[in-house]
Amino acid sequence: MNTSCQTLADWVEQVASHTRPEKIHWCDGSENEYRGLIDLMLADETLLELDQRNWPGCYLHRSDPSDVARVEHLTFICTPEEADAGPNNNWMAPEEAHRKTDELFAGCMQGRTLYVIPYCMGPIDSPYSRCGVEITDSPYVVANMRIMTRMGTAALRRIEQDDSFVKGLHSTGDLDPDKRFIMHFPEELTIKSIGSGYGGNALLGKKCHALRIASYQARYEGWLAEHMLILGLQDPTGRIRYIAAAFPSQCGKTNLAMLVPPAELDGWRVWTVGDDIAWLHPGDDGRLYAINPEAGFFGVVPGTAPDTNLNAYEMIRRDTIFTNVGVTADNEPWWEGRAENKPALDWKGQPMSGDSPAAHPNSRFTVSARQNKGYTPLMDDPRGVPISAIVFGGRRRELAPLVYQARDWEHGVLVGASVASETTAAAAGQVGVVRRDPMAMKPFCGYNFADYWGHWLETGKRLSSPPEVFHVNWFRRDESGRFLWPGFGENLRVLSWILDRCENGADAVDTPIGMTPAAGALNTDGADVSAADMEALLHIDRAGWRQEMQQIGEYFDTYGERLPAVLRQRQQKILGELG
Ligand code: GTP
Ligand code: SPV
Ligand code: MN
Repeated sequence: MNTSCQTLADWVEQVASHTRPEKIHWCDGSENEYRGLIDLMLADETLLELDQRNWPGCYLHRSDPSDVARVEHLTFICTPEEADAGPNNNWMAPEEAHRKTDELFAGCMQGRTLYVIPYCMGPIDSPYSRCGVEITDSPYVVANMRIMTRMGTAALRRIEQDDSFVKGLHSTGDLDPDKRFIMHFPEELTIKSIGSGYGGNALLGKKCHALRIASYQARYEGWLAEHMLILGLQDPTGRIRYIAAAFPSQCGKTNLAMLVPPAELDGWRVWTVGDDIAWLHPGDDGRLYAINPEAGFFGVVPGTAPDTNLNAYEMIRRDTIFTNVGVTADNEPWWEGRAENKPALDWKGQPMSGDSPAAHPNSRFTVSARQNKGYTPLMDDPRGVPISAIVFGGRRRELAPLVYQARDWEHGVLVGASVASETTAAAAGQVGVVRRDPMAMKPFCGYNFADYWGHWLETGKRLSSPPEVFHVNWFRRDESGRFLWPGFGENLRVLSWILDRCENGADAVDTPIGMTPAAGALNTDGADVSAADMEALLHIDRAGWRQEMQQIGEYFDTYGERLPAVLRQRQQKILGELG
C-alpha cells in the first residue's frame, strides 16, 4: 500500500481489478518522474521532440484527429433527479451512467500502466483548495497534470489529512467517438471519463473537477467555482487591484490575464493570478476573494504573437507541451499568427496543402504558470486576492457594446445570466453560432442554472463590499468583418475605466441596460480606433436590445418555477425601460 488513506488504497485496488493494468505507478510529481514519462512518450512517439536548441524542453503531441476538443454532447451530469442537472446539462441516471462506463472500463488497461495522480487544486496550504486523485492510463495526461496542478507527494499528504478527495477515473480507451463519455457524479464526488485523451475531457482536474464538481460542492459550502481569469492591475501609483473575468472558451481569458500595456499607458502592469478558473469565497471583511485552483496554462496557440500576447509568446519558448500545432522544416512548432518561419507539416503531420491551417484552431500549449513574465507569488497565497470587479464577456459581432456596468449585484447576476457568445473550436460542433452561455459556464456548471443563479444572488447578500459587475465585448465587427476594437493590450483602456468606476470615478451615461462610458471618459489617446468606430462600439441599439431582452426572457422561461423571481423582475424592468 502506498498511502495511509484507506479509501484511496481501496479505490485504486478496485479500479485495478476492473481495468486489469499491467503495472500501477503512484505519481510523486518529481522532475525525474516527468523526465521518465517524456522519454517513454518519445520512444512510442506519443511525443515528438521539437528543435531542442531553440525550443528547449518543448515537445509536440498529435492527438487523434477525431479527438481535438471538448465533447459537450457526450458530457453528462448524473444526479439522481434530472431536474437537479437542469436544462443546461445533459443528464443520465447515475446507475445507467455507471453501467455504461463500467462496461467500457472493463479490462481496458490490459498491457498498460495505471497511473495514480494525487493532485491539489489551489495552493497546498489553502483552506479553499480541494484535492482529487486521477487514475489514468495516459502518460500524456500525467505529464499535463504535472504542469497544470500541484501534483504528487504533497497533494497525497493533504489527501491523507483531509481524508476526502474527488475520484476521477480516466482511460483513453480505443478513442472510438461512439464509446466516449465524460460522466460526472456530483453527489459521489466522482468522474468517469473514457474514450478521449484531449484537454478538458481527460485532464480531469480542470473542467470536470474544478468547475463541474466544484460548482456543485460550492453551492452547499457557500462559495463559487467559476470559468474566470484573475488578474492584478497595477496602476502608475503602484496600487494593485484585482479583476476576475468570465468569457466563454476561446474568447480571450488567457490573453487578458497576460495583457501587455500599450506604450501610451506608461506605468501600468498586469499580474496574472489565473487564466481560466477562479474559486471565489466571501471573506470576513465582506469582500470576495479569489484563488486560482490551477498551476499552469492550457492555452490556445493560434493567434499567439509578439504584437498580441508577447508574454505568452515568450513563455512558450521552453518547457512546453504543444498539442496539434504544425512544424517547420527545421522542426520548430508553427501556428497561424507566428510571424517567423513557415510550416512544412500540418497538425496531422501531413505536408501543407491548400488553405487548410497548419495548427488546429483548438491547438494548445501546456506550460507552468511560473514561466509567465506576469507571474506573481500571490498565485500561491492561501488567502487569495480581493476582487474589485467581475467582468462578463462574450464574442458578439453585433449588439453588445464594448463595455457597460451593472447597477448593483442583482443586476450583475442578470448581466452574467444573459451572456451570449459565438461558439468556437474549443468544443466539437459548429463554430460561430451565437448561443446563450450564462457566466461563460454553459458547458461547465454541475447543476441547474436556475439554482446556480439563486446561489449567486445569495452569495451577494453575504458581501458588504461586493465587486462591481461589468460586461465587455472585444469582438464587435463592421459589415466587412473588420474588428471595431483593436483588442489585446488596448483592452487595458477598458479595464482602467472599470477600476475608476469601482470607486465612483470616470463619467458614465445611464442607459436601460446599464452604465456606459461617457464621451471621452475612456482614454483612447494613441489607440488605433476612429471616433466613428468608438461611437459604434458604445452605441446602445434600443430595438436590438428590446429583442435581446425578450429572448433572455424566453430563455429564462425554460427554467420554469426554479428561476429566481428577482431575475425575472429585473429583466422585465429593463424591457419596460427600453420602451
Ligand atoms: P480557453 O482556453 O478556451 O478558455 O480560451 P480563452 O478564453 O483563454 O481565450 P484566449 O485568450 O486563448 O483567446 C482565444 C482567441 O481569441 C485567440 O485566437 C486570441 O488571439 C483571440 N483574442 C483574444 N483576445 C482578443 C481581443 O482582445 N481581440 C480580438 N480580436 N481577438 C482576441
Ligand atoms: C476551454 O475549452 O474552456 C478550455 C480548454 O480551457 S479545455 O481544457 O479543453 O476545457
Ligand atoms: Mn477555458
